[in-house]
Amino acid sequence: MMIKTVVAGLTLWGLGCTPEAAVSPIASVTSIVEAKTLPAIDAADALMAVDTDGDGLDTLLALRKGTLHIDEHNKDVDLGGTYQAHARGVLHGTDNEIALIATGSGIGFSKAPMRLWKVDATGTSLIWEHESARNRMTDVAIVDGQIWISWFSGPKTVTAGWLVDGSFTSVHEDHMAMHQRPWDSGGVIVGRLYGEEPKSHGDLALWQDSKRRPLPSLRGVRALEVGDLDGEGTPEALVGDGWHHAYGAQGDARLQLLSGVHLDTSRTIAFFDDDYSVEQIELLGSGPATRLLITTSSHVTVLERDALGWRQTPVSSFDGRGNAVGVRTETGWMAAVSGDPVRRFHLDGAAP
Ligand SMILES: [Ca+2]
Ligand SMILES: [Ca+2]
Repeated sequence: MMIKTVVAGLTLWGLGCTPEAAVSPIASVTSIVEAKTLPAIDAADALMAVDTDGDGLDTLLALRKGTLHIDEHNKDVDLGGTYQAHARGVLHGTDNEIALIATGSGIGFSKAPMRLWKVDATGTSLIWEHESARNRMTDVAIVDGQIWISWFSGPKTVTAGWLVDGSFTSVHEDHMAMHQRPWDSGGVIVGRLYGEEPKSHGDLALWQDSKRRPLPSLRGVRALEVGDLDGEGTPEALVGDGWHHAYGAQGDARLQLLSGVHLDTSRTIAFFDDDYSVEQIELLGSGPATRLLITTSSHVTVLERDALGWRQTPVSSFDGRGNAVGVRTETGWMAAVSGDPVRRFHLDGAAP
């Protein structure tokens, strides 16, 4: 479905249409309808979705009190820790998507080590386990078919790097740099929640060849995602960069888009007035039709492009714990929102 959309966009270019025409191959404008059907998963602390069998439809994964429940299978797996991060993607040399789930220390699991779990068509397996000062993983991603993880290597130090065959190689380590992503042959985008001084603001930088290049950032970075939003083959970065140590009163849920080889072009694409932080950024689809599913501190919102820029469509409010996740269904994209109960919203107006 996503591929067809991209192909349609490329066809438009081939026919000599204006760039404006190619920027709007969105088949149907987001139209939120809450699903009323009884789901197999009724409550979750965090949600993930993955298409492990390659049929184009996602299986919903729910984590609750350290136990993973997989929709359709009715089979629970004990992950032995608190949910910390997740990712989905296709590993190099394989055909189908996998999900990665990071667990570690947290409420009810004070002694749990960091663990990285893989969910594929054969089930759930442990691919990395490690202990550190905080036993906390801050980010997981699949980049160019390889696993990239970030975790607290010291009380206030986060290391990020590649995990290959269960062996971790650090690429960059920095103070409170909870969100980092590889960039352009050896570089790393480094988002820090706080600076070194007590209560000082965090920031965003591009590290290349051991040199630090500051990037535009309001304050501390709470969320970071990378993807090709225009379908031209090179990635852009999306950053939630309004974190403040007094977050409830002074944090800003701002979403910034950075583009260019050195990420030196920036624009604010959303400000979520009622919230204090952007917590999670998920790209739904690919290329110019990509929609963004944004989890902020207490709301879930879809962003999509129209002739006037990035349009916001509210999906749901929630209690501020957990996340929302995009799920591909037979009637298009659905957003599932964690909590008790889990709520599901069809983004394309269909309610089967
Ligand atoms: Ca599937
Ligand atoms: Ca691009």
